[in-house]
Amino acid sequence: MTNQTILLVGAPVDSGKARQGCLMGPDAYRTARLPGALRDLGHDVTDLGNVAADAVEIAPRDGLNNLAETIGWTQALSRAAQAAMAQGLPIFLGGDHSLSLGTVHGAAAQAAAQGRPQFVLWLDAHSDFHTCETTTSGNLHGTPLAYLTGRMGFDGFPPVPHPVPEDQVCIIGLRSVDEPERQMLEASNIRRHDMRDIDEHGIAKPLDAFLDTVVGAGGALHVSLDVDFLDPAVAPAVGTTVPGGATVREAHLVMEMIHDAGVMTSLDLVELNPMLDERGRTAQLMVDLAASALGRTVFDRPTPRIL
Ligand code: HAR
Ligand code: MN
Ligand code: MN
Ligand code: MN
Repeated sequence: MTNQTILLVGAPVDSGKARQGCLMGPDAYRTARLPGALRDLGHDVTDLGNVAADAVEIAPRDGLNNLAETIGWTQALSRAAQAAMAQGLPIFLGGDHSLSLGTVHGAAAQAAAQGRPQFVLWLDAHSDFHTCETTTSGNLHGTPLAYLTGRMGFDGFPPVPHPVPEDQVCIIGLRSVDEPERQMLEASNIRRHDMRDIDEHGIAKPLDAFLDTVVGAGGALHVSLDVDFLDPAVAPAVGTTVPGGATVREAHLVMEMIHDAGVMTSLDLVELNPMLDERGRTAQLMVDLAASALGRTVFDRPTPRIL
């Protein structure tokens, strides 16, 4: 797969949790040379700039943070995703993980219009499987997978006419799951591989099995890469660090295998908080991982820059 049309879509969403800073993510990715890295691989790259949230008026609800703003982002990003996917492969530059409420909503609508089944690969320490009713933090970045698989409990959000079937969702990297999420996950058909599983069996086998399913179904694959999928020792720039995450090579292998499968149709880069970074290393690692998903191999990795 060479010469893909790639659209960069800035999603400076910061409403999904209390700690601010993810709104700087899109510019950190640009500064870390994401557009150039993808052009170096031969792709046609257009930066569409940043999306702005719709203005939404809805009464605040007890126990939910920034509800109206997050609904506004969901509406705007769903439209942006559908428009970008009609032109090529969008990469959504986050922004916290609540942006996926919109990006996957739009991707699933576009896949349905093309008659393709939508698959989702969620690379994350967390399952993000709360509803507005089960969340105790009130942070909506902890909810997108529940919304996108069509669960109840999202009053005020756009309806979900194309829920992603549970057995078409795969979560890899889990090591922080709240009790209500655990119960709902266990009652679901979502495929999930926690870090214990990966330690014991490796990351390649479960991923390969999932990718084979996507290929076999002629599916569209949305990949949602949360910074906290990675170990905080190599990716410190995230508010919700959880020790014991993926290594640099595990993460690159995931991206390289995604590229080789040739099925990725959209990608989120989420939860980068540049305020928490160390000399840009997390932004740079995320850019390198995106490049691996788009065809960079271990042999054409550029000489490391001194940060
Ligand atoms: N489960 C916790 C909550 O709902 C933490 C969620 C954290 N989510 C992210 N994205 N950082 O994965 O508050
Ligand atoms: Mn997440
Ligand atoms: Mn997370
Ligand atoms: Mn295979």
